[in-house]
Amino acid sequence: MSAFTKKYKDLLEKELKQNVEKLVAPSNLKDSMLYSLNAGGKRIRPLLLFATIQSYGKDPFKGLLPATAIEMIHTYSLIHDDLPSMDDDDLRRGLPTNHKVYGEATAILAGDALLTYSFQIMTRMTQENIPSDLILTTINLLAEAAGAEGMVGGQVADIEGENKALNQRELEQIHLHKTGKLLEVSIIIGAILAGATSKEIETLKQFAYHLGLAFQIRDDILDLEGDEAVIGKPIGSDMDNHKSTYPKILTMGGAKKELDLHIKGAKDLLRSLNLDSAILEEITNLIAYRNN
Ligand code: GRG
Repeated sequence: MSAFTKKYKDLLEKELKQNVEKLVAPSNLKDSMLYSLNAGGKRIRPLLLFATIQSYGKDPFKGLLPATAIEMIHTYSLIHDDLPSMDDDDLRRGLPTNHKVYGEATAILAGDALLTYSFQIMTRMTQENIPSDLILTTINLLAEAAGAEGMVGGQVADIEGENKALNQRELEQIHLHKTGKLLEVSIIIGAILAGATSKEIETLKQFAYHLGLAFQIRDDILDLEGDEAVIGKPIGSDMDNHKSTYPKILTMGGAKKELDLHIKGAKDLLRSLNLDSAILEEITNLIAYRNN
């Protein structure tokens, strides 16, 4: 991890904690929110936001409030995704899931509280000398990325796609919404706060497209390798669960090639912009070659 990512990860984690601790709310609810916020996420979305601002030579600190809000939305989505009515998972990041520790009702409400608080935190940008029209634009983009036209819509499409043999295009559409939109908006809010031109924003959206798909392909590869390590089947043989994945559609080798293509696409686009993009490249590599 570079000094940059360490510095901004620490800063974000302090901010997440302080913001929840200062809430005047039932302690069980706050504990449940803090449990998932502190459970060791990679903080990829906030890091993308900070790194985009930094690539313009501006102070990444300017992005602390939206970075905090986005990580809260991401955390709520994981809490809800793990619920019995969704993926019904007992473990997340190696720890018991939120509903296993706090019960289902509190876990649902902790997710709701994180989502609501994230928009309250976005409005605090008015205290930071950021023009109000930019603040409204970023709030609008974040709502769009998180809601029915973004992550929530993607989650519904994902559930509807279960037990169906999707083609690659259908699978891409699901992931571009379910995970891609929040990654994209992290980059775009960073770019807006840094004063990017609309042409640069279009290029950064293309960069985010490749990054979002690379993220998901890597996730599918890790899932399959992890399952097979546990159950002792040879790599590539566990293709029988109920979800469509890249290795299932393309084979494991094909999925790895597709991942490389998206990483190359992402890096080529970054280099076409005249930015100081070393940290964005570092995070691109973190996404492409991560082990969790
Ligand atoms: C429940 C509204 C709602 C949405 C859920 C993002 C999402 C939508 C569900 C997450 C489920 C999942 C496992 C998606 C695949 C993508 C993925 C691995 C997300 C986890 O993101 P990371 O790797 O998580 O950034 P960390 O743990 O590092 O924070």
